[in-house]
Order: sequence, then C-alpha cells, then structure tokens
Amino acid sequence: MKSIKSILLATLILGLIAVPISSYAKQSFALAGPPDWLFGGGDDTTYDWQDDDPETPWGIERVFNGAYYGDQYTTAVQVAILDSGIDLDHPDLMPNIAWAVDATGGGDPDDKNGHGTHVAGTIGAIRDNNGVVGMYANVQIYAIKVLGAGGRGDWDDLITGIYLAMEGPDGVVGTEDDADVISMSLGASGDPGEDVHNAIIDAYNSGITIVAAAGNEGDGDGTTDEYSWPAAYDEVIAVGATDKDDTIASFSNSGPFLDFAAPGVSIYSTYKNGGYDTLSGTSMACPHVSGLVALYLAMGGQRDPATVKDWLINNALDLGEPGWDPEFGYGLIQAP
Ligand SMILES: [Ca+2]
Ligand SMILES: [Ca+2]
Ligand SMILES: [Ca+2]
Ligand SMILES: [Ca+2]
Repeated sequence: MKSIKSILLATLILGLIAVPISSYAKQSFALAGPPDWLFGGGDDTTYDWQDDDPETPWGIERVFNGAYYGDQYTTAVQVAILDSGIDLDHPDLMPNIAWAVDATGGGDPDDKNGHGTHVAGTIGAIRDNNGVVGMYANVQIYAIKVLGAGGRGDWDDLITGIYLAMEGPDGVVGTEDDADVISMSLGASGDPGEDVHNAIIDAYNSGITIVAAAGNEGDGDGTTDEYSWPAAYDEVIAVGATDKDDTIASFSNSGPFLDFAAPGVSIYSTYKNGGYDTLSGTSMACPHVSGLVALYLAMGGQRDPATVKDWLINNALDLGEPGWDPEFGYGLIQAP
C-alpha cells in the first residue's frame, strides 16, 4: 500500500515540481514568447519601483518598491524551507543557515537539485554586496529536505518535515527555536488526505505561518480552477506568480484557494554548487511571501498565522478584478 502511494505521489509531484522548475518554465516561455527584457538591451522600460541596488533582484525590488529595508533588522526569526535541501556552503546563504536536516532518510540535507537553494536565496540571501540579497537578509534558515535530487517527494517525508519544523533543532514543540514560517514550493494536483492535512493543522495551531506555491498548471484563464495541495488547504497561504509588469503568469494556478500573488517569472537567485540561476514558477513566488512574513515578525509582528495573513492582506496591492479574485487573490504582496 505504501509503495503504491509513494509511486503515485512521486509521479504527481514530479509533474508539478520537477518539470516546472526548469523544462516547464522554458516550455511556457516558448509558448508565450520570451519577454524582451530577459535579454537585456532590448527594453528600456523603466519602472517607478526600480532601484540602483545591484544586489536586489527585480522581484525583491518590486515587493519593496525600490526601497529595500530587509537588511535593517536582526531579530531571530526561523523559516523552515521544505524542499530539495539547500547548498549548505553557498557563500550567499551559509551564514544564515541555522539548521539542516534530511527528512527523506538519506542523511544528507545538501541540495543536489538546485530548487531549494533558489528558494532559500529569495527568502534570505545575505547582504554582502555580492550575488543577491533576500527578503529578510538576517533570517535564520532551516533547511529541511523533503524532495530528492530529481525534485520528487513522498508525502510521509513531507509530514516528517512539518513536524521537524514545529519542533526545531531542540526536538521540542513550544520553545524559542520552533520555526515561525514553513515555506513549501511544492505540491500535487490531488488532495493527499487527512494525514498531511492534520500535520498542517497542527503546525498552524502551533502558531506557524504556512506558505505554499499555488502550482504551475494554470491555463491562462482566471475563470477556470487548477488546484494544488498543500496550497489549497485553508490553513495555507497559496501564492501565484506575476511578472515584471504585474501580469499573472500563464502557468499560475487560479481558483478559490488563491491568497496572494508575488514575483515568479525570471527570478534570479542562488543555485546549487555555489552558483546563481534564473528560474520561473510559483515556486519562486512563494518564497517572496515567506520572506516578507519573516521580515514582518522581525519588525515585531505577532506570531499568529491569522494576524500575519491580515497584515499581508492590508498591505497587498489589489490587481485584476477589484477586491479578492481567483488569479491574484488579495493582490501583489507589498512591504509597507
Ligand atoms: Ca548577497
Ligand atoms: Ca523547539
Ligand atoms: Ca485557470
Ligand atoms: Ca483583485
């Protein structure tokens, strides 16, 4: 029973995670035509949110509207990144990695895929005038590996990862080192069932804000629904992807579960083997939200997921149809 379930989940997650990370992103560009600003020199458009800080990728600039202050706080806030692990000795991440653990049983939390390292850079690459800087440059990152080198995972490992995040390094729920945020740039198009949902509910009830990618199976039509779990659970903040013009990406899932939009097209960030790469997907949008939540907590925000969500809603830029809508949710996240 377990082996059949594992195989099915691996296939589903492969379809949503591994494919969209690289090949799906390229495919979507091929279908839609690559934006000319990707290649530089072909677009002299300027945006009022652009800054002259070479360390802030466009998505970070967009959220901060060109006035980046994610390096101005030092409060200890822990973000658990449930992904393919993280490149643990990446010079732009290493000082902020507070804990690394492998929930897949492989015993090696280092990132052999690159996806988790990319997510980590958007949340919390360091301010060193090199490479990139994250939404909260002094965040404490928990690297919790739940996906293998191929970007596939097992729901049982995700559950393990959620409880590891709740406990933190000391193995006890309810202490200072518990994760404050769980960031999940992963999912599948079928509801995994009550075991996963119960773990999510436990994490939510313990005060953790849970953020997940909305999924990359969108059809470019906001009136049709494409679901992804865990994003579709009520306790999870579901994030869709926008481009540099605040347009929703054609691959971004839409539906009643959607909460926010964040930059997710052509996002430059850290990558495996000490590198950097540009990737697209709701996987890249999700960590902008996770990182903004960490910054909010660092600024003294209340550690309560309902309060956190209200704060995000109050600061979001409404896009598309007025008010909440199934493509942008409550709108593009903004650092006030
Ligand atoms: Ca840096
Ligand atoms: Ca703890
Ligand atoms: Ca749709
Ligand atoms: Ca709207």
